[in-house]
Order: sequence, then C-alpha cells, then structure tokens
Amino acid sequence: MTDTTDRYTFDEDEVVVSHEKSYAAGVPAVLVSLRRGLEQMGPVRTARTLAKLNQRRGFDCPGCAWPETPGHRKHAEFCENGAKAVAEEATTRTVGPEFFAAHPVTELLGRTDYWLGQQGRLTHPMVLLPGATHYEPIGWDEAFSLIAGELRALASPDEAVFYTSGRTSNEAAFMYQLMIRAFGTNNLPDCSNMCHESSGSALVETIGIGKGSVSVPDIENADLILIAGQNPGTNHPRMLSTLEKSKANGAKVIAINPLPEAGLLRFKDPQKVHGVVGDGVQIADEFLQIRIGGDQALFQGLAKLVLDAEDAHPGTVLDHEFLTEHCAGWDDYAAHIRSTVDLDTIVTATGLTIEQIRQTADALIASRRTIICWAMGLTQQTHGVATIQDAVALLLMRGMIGKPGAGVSPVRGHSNVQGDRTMGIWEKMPDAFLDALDTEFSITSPRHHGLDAVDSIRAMRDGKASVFIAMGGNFVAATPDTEVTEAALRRCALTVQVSTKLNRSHLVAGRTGLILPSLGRTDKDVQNGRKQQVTVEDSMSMVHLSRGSLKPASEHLRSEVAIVCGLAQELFGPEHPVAWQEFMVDYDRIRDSIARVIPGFSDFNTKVRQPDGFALPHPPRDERRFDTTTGRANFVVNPLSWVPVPDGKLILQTMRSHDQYNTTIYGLDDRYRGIKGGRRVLFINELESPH
Ligand SMILES: Nc1nc2c(c(=O)[nH]1)N[C@H]1C(S)=C(S)[C@@H](COP(=O)(O)OP(=O)(O)OC[C@H]3O[C@@H](n4cnc5c(=O)[nH]c(N)nc54)[C@H](O)[C@@H]3O)O[C@H]1N2
Ligand SMILES: Nc1nc2c(c(=O)[nH]1)N[C@H]1C(S)=C(S)[C@@H](COP(=O)(O)OP(=O)(O)OC[C@H]3O[C@@H](n4cnc5c(=O)[nH]c(N)nc54)[C@H](O)[C@@H]3O)O[C@H]1N2
Ligand SMILES: [Mo]
Repeated sequence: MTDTTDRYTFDEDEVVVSHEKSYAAGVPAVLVSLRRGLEQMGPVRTARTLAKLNQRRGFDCPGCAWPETPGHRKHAEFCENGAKAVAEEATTRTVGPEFFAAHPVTELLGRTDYWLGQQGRLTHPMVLLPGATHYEPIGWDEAFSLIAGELRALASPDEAVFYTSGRTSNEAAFMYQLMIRAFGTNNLPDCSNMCHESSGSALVETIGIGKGSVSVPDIENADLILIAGQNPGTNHPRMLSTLEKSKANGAKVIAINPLPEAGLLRFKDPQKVHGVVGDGVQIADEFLQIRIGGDQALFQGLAKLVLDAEDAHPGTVLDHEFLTEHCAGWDDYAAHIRSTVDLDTIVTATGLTIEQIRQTADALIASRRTIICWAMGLTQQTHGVATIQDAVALLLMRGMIGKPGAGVSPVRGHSNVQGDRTMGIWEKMPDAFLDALDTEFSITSPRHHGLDAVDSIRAMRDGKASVFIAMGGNFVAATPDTEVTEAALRRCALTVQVSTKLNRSHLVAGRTGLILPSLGRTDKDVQNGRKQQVTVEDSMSMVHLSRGSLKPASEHLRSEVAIVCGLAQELFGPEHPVAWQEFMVDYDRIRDSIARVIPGFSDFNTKVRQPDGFALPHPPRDERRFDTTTGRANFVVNPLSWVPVPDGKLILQTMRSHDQYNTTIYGLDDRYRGIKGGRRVLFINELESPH
C-alpha cells in the first residue's frame, strides 16, 4: 500500500487472516467508531464531537466529500470512517517541543506512518535548522520572516511551489491562492493531481465543466446506477444510505469492480432496526467482476450494443433530439465504434461474459434515468481520461444528462477538494478568473501556467524550484515515486508544512524545515474575539458552512486563514493593496470578495447561511448548456486501451485498506477483507487467470 522499501519499518506483529465480510457497516461499525473515539478523546469529547458531525450547526466531516442529505438530517449523520477521521483529528494526545527534543529526525524516519500519526496533534511551530538533528520551537513571527526571506531571495517566484491538500476550507484556499498569485506564480499543485484529475480533464472536454452533474435526489430517483471503480463501503459509507433509498425507489445498481467489495454487496444501516438485526440490504443487483484496466473496453462494447439495438429498431434507442440539439462529434464517434469495436476483444479485455455485457446493455436501453458513478478505479488507470470519456458517451447517446435522475457522478475524495479547485487552487486557472482576481485586489496575477504535482517534483529534483510550502497533506507519501520525491524535497532550501498531525513529509525537509501547526475542521476558530466559520463544497456542488467547536490542542495553533494572512503581511509589507489583516479577523470579508470574483457566489454570506447552504451553478445540469470548445457536449474518439497479460503473469492492483485515510493509518485491521494486525498484504486469486 504505501511504502514498500526496506528503508521503512513495518508495523506487523502477526497478521491474522480470516474470512472477508459479505456486508458493510452494521453493528460492528458503530462499535468501532465509539472505540476509536474513546481511545483518542475520552468519553466527553467523543460525545460532544460526534453530536456535531455533519449537523447544520456543526462541522463538515473531514472524512469524504459525499454530501449531507438535504432537508431532514439524521441525528447521527456520519459513518464509521467519518468517526475515525474525527477521532484522528480531535485526539487529546499531543506532540510538542518535548517530543521533538526526545526524538531526533533520523529516529522518527524509522517509525511507521501509523506510529507517527498516533503520537497526536502538533502544538507548536517547529524548525529544523540547517545541519540540526532535532526540530526545535520557533515563534510564529520568526517563522514568517524566515519564509518571507527565502521567498524574496528567489531569482523568480516560479522557483517556489505551493501544494494544497483537500481539507483546506474555501476561505483559506482563496486567501492562499491570492497570496501565491500576488507573489507571482501559478505553481499550485494539489492532491487532486493524484486523484480525480482525469475526471476533470475528461469532463471539461466533453461537457464543459469538471464537476459531477447529479444531486443526492437524482441518485435516489435514478432507474439505473453504474458504480465503477469505487468502494463506497470504506471510502464513502454515507453513499450506501443514499443507494439504499434508490433501491427502495426501484433502482437497479450495477457494480463494476475487480473485487467483490463488502459495501457493494450488502449494507446494514446501523441506524435502522433492520441494519441491527437483519441481513441488511443488497446493494448491487449485478456485479461485473471486470479485469483490471478493462473498463474502457466495457464502455465501448456497450456503446456498440446500444448502436446495434438502434439499428435493429431505428428511432427507439438513441435520444436523437438531444444528439442533434446539444452534441458534437456524434457521427464520428458512432462510425468509430461501428468500425473498430470487436466483441471478442471486448470479452477478452473485460474478462466478462458476452451475456453479462449484453444484459448491461439491455439495462442501459431500458433505463429512462441513468447515472454513472466512479472513483479511483477509473481515474488512476493510465487510460483514465479515455475511459471516462467513453462512459460519458454512453450517457450522451441516450440524453442522460441535464435531467432529473440522470448524469455523471465522479465521487470526490477529500472533503473540500472540489471547493479548493473552485477557489483557484489549480496551476492553470482560466484568464477570466485571474482577471476578476486582479480587478478585485489591484494585483497582477501571472498568466503563464504553473507546475502540477509531478512537474513540481521534477523542478525540485532538477534544482529549478527550491522553496516548497504545503497547506496540509503529506506530499512525500502521497505522490508517486517516493524516493525521487524525497530527494527532491531534500534539495530545497526551505520546506514548510502547515499541518495538524505529524507525518513523513515533516521528516524529509529541505536545508531548513518548518512545521506550522494549524487548527482543523473540528476546532473552534476565534479571531479578534469573534468566532469564525468556514465553508466547503461537496462532491455535488453544494456549498455550506462548517463551524468547529472543540478547544484547540494548544494556544499556539493558528487557523489556515491566519497563517496565510500572517505570512502575506510579512512577505508584502504594510503597503500591499490586499487588506490581509481585515480578512484575517473577519471571514465574512473573504466571502464578500469571493462573491465578486467567482461566478455562482453572489450573496455568498446570505446564501450560505440558509439551512442546507446552496448549490453552485452547473450549466449542463441546470440548462443543458455546454461551455466546451464547440458549445456542445462533445463525443471524443479514443482508441481502445486495455492491459493484455502474457501467459504466466498476473496483474497487480493496489487499494486502500478499511483502516486508512490516504497516507493516514487509523489502525492495522481491515475487517471487511478479514485482515487483522497488518497492512502489507498481497491477495492472490487461487484460480489461474483465464487469459
Ligand atoms: N476511509 C477512507 N475514506 C476515504 C479515503 C480513505 O483513504 N479512507 N480517501 C478519500 C479519497 S481522497 C478518495 S479519492 C476516495 C477514494 O474512494 P475510492 O475510489 O472508492 O477508493 P479506492 O479504495 O482507491 O477504491 C478503488 C476501487 O476501484 C477498484 N478498482 C481497481 N482497479 C480497477 C479497475 O481497473 N477497474 C475498476 N472498475 N475498478 C477497479 C478497487 O477494487 C476498489 O474497489 O475516498 C475518500 N474517502
Ligand atoms: N500511498 C498512498 N498514496 C496516495 C493515496 C493513498 O491512498 N495511499 N491516495 C491518493 C489520493 S486519492 C489523494 S487525494 C492524495 C492525498 O494526498 P494528501 O492530501 O497530501 O494526503 P493525506 O494523507 O490526505 O494528508 C494527511 C495529512 O494532512 C494533514 N491534515 C489533516 N487535516 C488537516 C487540516 O485540516 N489542515 C491542515 N493544514 N493539515 C491537515 C495531516 O498532517 C495529515 O498527516 O494521495 C494520493 N496518494
Ligand atoms: Mo483522493
């Protein structure tokens, strides 16, 4: 899963393997959430925290980007893994100056990611000075002047790189990108580069906006839902409650996955009587156990069968009106599918039977409202963009976008990763955004594009960038090619990590390393005597408030907004056109600026105070308008890619265990897969590969 080299110690004592679970959630899920809460925070804080999770006057769950149910919220609107995410953050354990004095960095490097995370919340700004063996405390002012000094010493602002993880609030993200662009660079890599980047690329080209087009009520009212390359039981457990409603309303669910994941098979809602005593609800009606990397073949094969059906009964299968009025490239696409798709190859590439593929095509043809959901099982394929574009084509053929109960649903990961992009965390924001930013703040943003995560690593490796600043996340452990990334960071003059918890990235520092401890989602944020609240955007473009309420782990923590504004004041001095101090003490002021810069946010402060917040505009969903190069929804012709396997070879896939959050390890048990006491496991199918 994460680190595989012998440079790291492993946690395992004894790995115990038992049977995998055939259902997700249920009573054990409740017990596990309570146990993790009690271990980390004790009874009072556990009760207070879980009561506020995802409630209207509470905080947004830092677990995932699945939306809250609009209207009525259940008393406990969270899941086992949300509770674990909260326990991880709201823990009462702390890591302060004494800890760093006792543990040299070289010793910490030998610890596992699990051990590092278990030590507790960071409490003080810390610095690792050139040549030093230990981190030592540093004041905030001194830290800011150190960073500003290094930034000002660069030959060009493009020699600095500013990373963002997806938990950063809209307000912090907006101020952060403003500071970076006022400084003069677009070097804004983010965790999305490793995550749903391919969804964004595929969707912008096809429908003109890189976001999903459905809402929770759409999912609840669909006829047919395809769930491809996603494991909601572990990663978006609240999605299972929504799917349960879809099923009650008559929806058919087809899961497309090489693994029979527990949550896709059966779900026991621990908040309902039947979830406690019964067998739970069967989620997937059909399970297509696809070969790894075979999804594009499946989608093209389905397109072929849908076309064949149209040919057999002209005018009855395709949505000709939608194709004529709203689409471009259909004729070329249809010709491509007709002339290149060979069903024998599709069967080989997908590992499915022709009957399974035909039944799926029949379901698509019968459905009046179809949604396709997907996540990392598609996005992280080398041909992910093409695969997603072929999935979109299947929907477009039948007019399944911009109407209730139908559309595209890339299910996002980090709880505000979508909002961060909306706020301008992207290395290639369009000029319209930059123009509006410049007008609002009287600055001049650079127009040349910046570096994404991989190009940032290359630039640091090659000595072309030498200051690295991260707003959250764990860059060395999350990016591909750990060794190269570590060497790249060590080459930097300065690395800065704004973090809540200790992780490996703190131990792989540049000549000077800084750790700046920040408030998290659950913490109370008071600026200038006034309690502040932040906003987030979920996977379905709903924007709403989040208010932390817990006493912070230390008086030295600062909010991400305060850290950005404090650094900007030091970097730009008092004469700067941006009123950093005023934004720092009143987040409503930030929202007023966002309202003027970003389309869809007018009256932001008023609208976001409505009970469920508000939905951002989505042209394809709202009015079947497609802001693409052609002004229409585009069919894109992609040659077929799949992964042929030579005889005697197997394909390896990786996945998250049930007890981790990206690089954060909550524990060593994966109860859904029947593994206890270890994470470094290799599952091998005893059946010989048929191909
Ligand atoms: N508890 C918990 N929650 C999380 C996270 C976490 O780590 N832990 N991470 C958050 C983040 S940032 C994200 S992006 C999401 C991730 O959410 P998911 O995308 O659901 O996460 P993965 O565990 O990577 O699941 C990928 C699924 O794709 C399947 N798969 C692998 N290869 C293929 C393939 O070739 N084709 C198909 N069709 N399927 C394939 C795998 O078997 C697996 O079920 O979860 C978010 N929520
Ligand atoms: N090995 C491995 N690599 C992966 C993945 C994986 O599952 N395993 N998943 C991939 C995916 S889909 C994604 S999205 C990326 C994620 O990449 P990242 O976002 O960089 O990684 P995370 O593990 O989510 O980051 C965890 C760290 O964020 C910090 N943190 C948590 N909450 C806050 C907060 O509120 N504020 C601040 N400032 N810091 C906070 C903590 O210090 C914690 O150690 O990783 C990708 N790479
Ligand atoms: Mo992600």
